[in-house]
Amino acid sequence: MTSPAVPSPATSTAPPRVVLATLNAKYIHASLGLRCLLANMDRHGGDGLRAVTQLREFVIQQRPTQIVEELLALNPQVIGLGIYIWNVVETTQVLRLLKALRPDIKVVLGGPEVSHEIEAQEICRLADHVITGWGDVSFPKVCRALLDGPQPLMKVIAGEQPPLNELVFPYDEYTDADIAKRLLYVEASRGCPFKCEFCLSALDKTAWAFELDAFMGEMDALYQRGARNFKFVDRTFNLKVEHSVRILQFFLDRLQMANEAAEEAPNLFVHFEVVPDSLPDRLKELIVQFPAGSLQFEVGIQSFNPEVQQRISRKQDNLKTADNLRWLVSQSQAHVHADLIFGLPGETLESFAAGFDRLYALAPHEIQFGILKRLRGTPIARHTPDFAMVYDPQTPYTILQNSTIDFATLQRIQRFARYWDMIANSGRFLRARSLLLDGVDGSLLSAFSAFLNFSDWLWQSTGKTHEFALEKLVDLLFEHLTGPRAMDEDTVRQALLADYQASGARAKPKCLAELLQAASPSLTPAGQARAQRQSRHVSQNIKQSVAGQLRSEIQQAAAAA
Ligand code: B12
Ligand code: SF4
Repeated sequence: MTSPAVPSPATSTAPPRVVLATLNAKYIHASLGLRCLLANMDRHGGDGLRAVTQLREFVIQQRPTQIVEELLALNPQVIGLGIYIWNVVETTQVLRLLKALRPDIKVVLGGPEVSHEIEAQEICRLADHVITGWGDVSFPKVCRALLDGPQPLMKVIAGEQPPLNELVFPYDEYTDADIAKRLLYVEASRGCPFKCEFCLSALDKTAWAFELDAFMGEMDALYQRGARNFKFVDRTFNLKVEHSVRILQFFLDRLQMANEAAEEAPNLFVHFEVVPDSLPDRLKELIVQFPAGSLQFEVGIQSFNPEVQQRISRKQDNLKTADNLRWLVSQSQAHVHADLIFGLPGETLESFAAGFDRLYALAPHEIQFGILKRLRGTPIARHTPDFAMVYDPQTPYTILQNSTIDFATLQRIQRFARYWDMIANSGRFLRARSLLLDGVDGSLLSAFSAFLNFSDWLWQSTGKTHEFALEKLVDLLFEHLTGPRAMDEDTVRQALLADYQASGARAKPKCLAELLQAASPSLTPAGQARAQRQSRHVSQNIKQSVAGQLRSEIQQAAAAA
């Protein structure tokens, strides 16, 4: 997806007095937080402000000067900036330029990254005001005061947290272009009752649910407008079973309606984050009815180590977790992503490896391998002295070493995580991955050790963690499996050939040259080149139709957090 800036919903032609802006990680992510603020501009003392407020979204890859030029062209009196871990570095540069050029424009910051440790941040020093926590009520109030006086006295303002039924839903603020091209974030609840110390939601007092009938009405309106890609940002979707049932049933009904109307393929996609140890039968009965490709779950495991779980205040029943994962993978067609975190206080390489292997044996479709980060404000900081935790001072504040894992090991594991995404999570090496992780006869004991060996070997052989062409990866896998792993060449070649052909790619990895040649022996080199071009074209048409490409991009984006 190339188009970087997104036009604001055109509800007004009046020149904006207020601009709400943020830098998203990628174009495909639409900012829900800013749309919440925009939708509430006429409330909470802001009467009339919605018509003079515009939304401008950028992406972090854009040049700061270009962003500033666009913002200044609107000539607003107030700019509100949404600050997150993925954009704070780039937005600091934007704000520096803004303040140098137009110090008279009032800048108000908000968002999770500037809600804690404010005094330590350059971006907060540059801003006029910082609103911490929820902004839906406090932003319009502050704008009213900045525009019409009396001027707010405090630089740092604690965001008010009203009952959710006092907020206007943000979903009308999604434009038709958003609906057609982007992942739509929605929330049926805010907050989390759990206290996992690495997570910002540990600071929430509890979880609050939006009024369900009203929320479902909003989902229906979005659906009627053509929305088909929904990512629920609820921290724990399966917390209130009544609500989860209503929401799942809503989407099942839409799938049913699509079937009855004989739509070509039900193109609905819904993503939820779930706690792993609670999957009552009522939910299971609904989950099994979703067809393949329509439902994706992100299941936070984080650690299977009871001692570590307790240390970081994560309550999780490991047996129920394992049962539920097994059920999801074997009985439903949902795509299951399970998250693990490396680097938690007291976790050793060995204990992590045991947890990884336990999870691998449960066969989730993807294992998302995260490295611990010390997010600003999170209680994990209390373990810093006891476990000698050293974090990178730059975003995203990744752990560099601690008392049980030294820096060199953490670097090894960083590479493991990167290569794991490339080989295991990419879905491009189903057969080769099985050889690598399970062995030829499925008898390998530790998938973690096997992959760590591969990862170390790959790093030593190439010195690279990025920019591997598919063909190069095929050759490297061949070299590793037939070299250090001493597997039979024919077995490895057949596995790689099947993976390579399934990918639709048509170049020639060296190790498969003969086999691929044999598949079209009668052609001259020129004929082969033509055939390659044609088959690339056909396969692009079939597999990479615009809709299919967008869908796969959306599924990846939904799983990214
Ligand atoms: C969507 C999402 C992403 C998307 C990015 C979306 C985008 N726009 O580009 C993706 C998938 C890329 C992503 C990635 C990551 N994410 Co993320 N992500 C989220 C998620 C799930 C939803 C955000 C959301 O829409 N929330 C709902 C809205 C309503 O809440 P909100 O955004 O906080 O907005 C409210 C307030 O913050 C405030 N506000 C917001 N903007 C503004 C502006 C002004 C002017 C004011 C006054 C107020 C204000 O008012 C809003 C309404 O009350 C949150 C978790 C969550 N449920 O919030 C995590 C979350 C934001 N992510 C988090 C993290 C840690 C990450 C990663 C580092 C994870 C990782 N890989 O390890 C990466 C970073 C990648 C990078 N490049 O560095 C953390 C927080 C980090 C931080 N300090 O910003 C969160 C909170 C998760 C958590 N519980 O810990 N993420
Ligand atoms: S990790 Fe999940 S369950 Fe734990 S506090 Fe964060 S959102 Fe809640």
